[in-house]
Amino acid sequence: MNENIAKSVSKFLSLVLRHSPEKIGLKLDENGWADVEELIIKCNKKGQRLDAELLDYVVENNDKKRFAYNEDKTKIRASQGHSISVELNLAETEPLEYLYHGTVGKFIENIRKEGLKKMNRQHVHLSKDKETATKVGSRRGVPQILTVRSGTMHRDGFKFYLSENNVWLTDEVPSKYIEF
Ligand code: HQG
Repeated sequence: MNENIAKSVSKFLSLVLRHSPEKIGLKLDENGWADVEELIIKCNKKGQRLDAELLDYVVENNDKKRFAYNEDKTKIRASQGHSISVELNLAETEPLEYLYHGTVGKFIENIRKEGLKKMNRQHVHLSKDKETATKVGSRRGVPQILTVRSGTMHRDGFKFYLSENNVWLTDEVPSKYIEF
């Protein structure tokens, strides 16, 4: 499989399954699922070549396992990262004592003031280790890694969720729980 093709499919799927399904006339259900056959037909109509084999390859081999099928493989959804409102029905999970967030310098002052916010997404995304957080921060420039006292937050009543692809999600992180 050509990795460049797989990557461009992953980007296209992120766009339609997390942010803008209407761009290809697709409807997601309230839990974020798209019908696989409909997705394939509508991607091709919009010039994104896709068939069942290529979709299988992307779901299986995607570096972050961004997409998942339902049990009978008739539906597919993004496991996290949505900007549109979807109910993923993730189970609340006790977090590790510390989680990490990769960001960049220009946001730090604001994060000090108001904590980590969801911004355009449905959750604040946190990583289990500094290495992963460094990759996340590097998307925007020189990464700055923040340490989140997630264990303390949890004991204080904040809820945490673990996405199917192992990204930690929460609604907000007030500044007092962040080590800068
Ligand atoms: C920042 C990727 C100012 C935050 C990644 C981040 C992740 C604030 C940006 C997933 C702020 C939002 C999510 C505040 C947060 N003031 N800036 N109060 N609170 N920010 O993309 O965590 O490859 O929505 O630090 O790997 O960067 O797409 O969040 O820089 O898992 O699968 O506002 O997206 O996954 O950016 O990334 P994002 P993120 P994929």
